[in-house]
Amino acid sequence: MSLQATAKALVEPGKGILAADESHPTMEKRLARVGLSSSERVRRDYREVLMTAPGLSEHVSGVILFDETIRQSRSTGRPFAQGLLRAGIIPGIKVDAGTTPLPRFPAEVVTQGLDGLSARLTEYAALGARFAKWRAVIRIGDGRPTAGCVEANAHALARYAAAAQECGLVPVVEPEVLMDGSHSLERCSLVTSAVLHAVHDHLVRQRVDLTGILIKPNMVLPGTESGQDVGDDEIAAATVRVLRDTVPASVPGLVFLSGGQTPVEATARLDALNRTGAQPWELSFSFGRALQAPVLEAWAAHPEDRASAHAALLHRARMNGAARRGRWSRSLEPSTAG
Ligand code: 5MM
Repeated sequence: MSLQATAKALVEPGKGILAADESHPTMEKRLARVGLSSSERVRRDYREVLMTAPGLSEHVSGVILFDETIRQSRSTGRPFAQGLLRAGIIPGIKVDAGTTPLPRFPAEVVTQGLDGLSARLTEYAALGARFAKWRAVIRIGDGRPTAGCVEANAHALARYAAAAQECGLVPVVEPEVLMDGSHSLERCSLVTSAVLHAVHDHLVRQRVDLTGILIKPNMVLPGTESGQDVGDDEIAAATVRVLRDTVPASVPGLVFLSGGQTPVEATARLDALNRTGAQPWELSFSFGRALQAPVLEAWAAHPEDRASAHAALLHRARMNGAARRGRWSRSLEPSTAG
């Protein structure tokens, strides 16, 4: 399949991506929150539950795996990536090596993993991956982000994207501006805009084919400590304004991260985004927590009851599938949903 065909399949209307590429430290945190300790067996079992939900492909086009997971198999012995392909779901892989402090830029980080990247990409492609993800993390704070931090991260994202395309994998380019902080919606707008401008600039300089990538942006939101109360339509309008200024129409799709929003908040805002009228790109999802949180809770409570965990995942997938078409409504959610 060409890069363009894979990118298009990942953002097919009514579908989106399940991000299940938590690194060990993140997985440890997520499991601890539901009272479980992290081990290779527990991570495998949990991810098997995620990837064996019957009919998952109806609203999930692709799953992003972690290095450990792409080397693991289901209890039937079938490798996870092969199981996904058989189910009509496209396997992807996280290829960054996490963040590290950016020297001389206090409290700022840069994502690492460019060394040896091409060899790893080639191996992942042989293991079944068809797309790759790299996440840059940008924090808003006093005097932050600096131009130095934005440039360093945009450069790394573009270098990774070029390498992924060279190996036949669709790059999912994720420059995440975090929600943490007391900043306003307007400040998030300005920072997201500056970051996406820099990312575009570097992608072009590294000769990345924009028709064969997906961008995984944050929604434009006020900081979690801002006290600002903003409606979903306002968030959607601010987000679309920034994206129209910074992401060319040649990019086939934008797959939003959820970033710590509750599952229902993320869905409601995706729905509002898809009600903003015709846009040049597909507006889809690549949610981690907003898809998985209820599943992990259900599974941790009753590990033997896979059906309840599956139902939780399929419900969120269906809700986000509806939001992709601007057809979600709060009445579709159980009254207890957060
Ligand atoms: C699933 O989490 C991904 C991996 O995170 P770490 O490398 O920190 O372990 C993460 O990149 C995720 O894909 C994005 O942040 C989107 O997930 P959310 O939960 O924000 O939708």
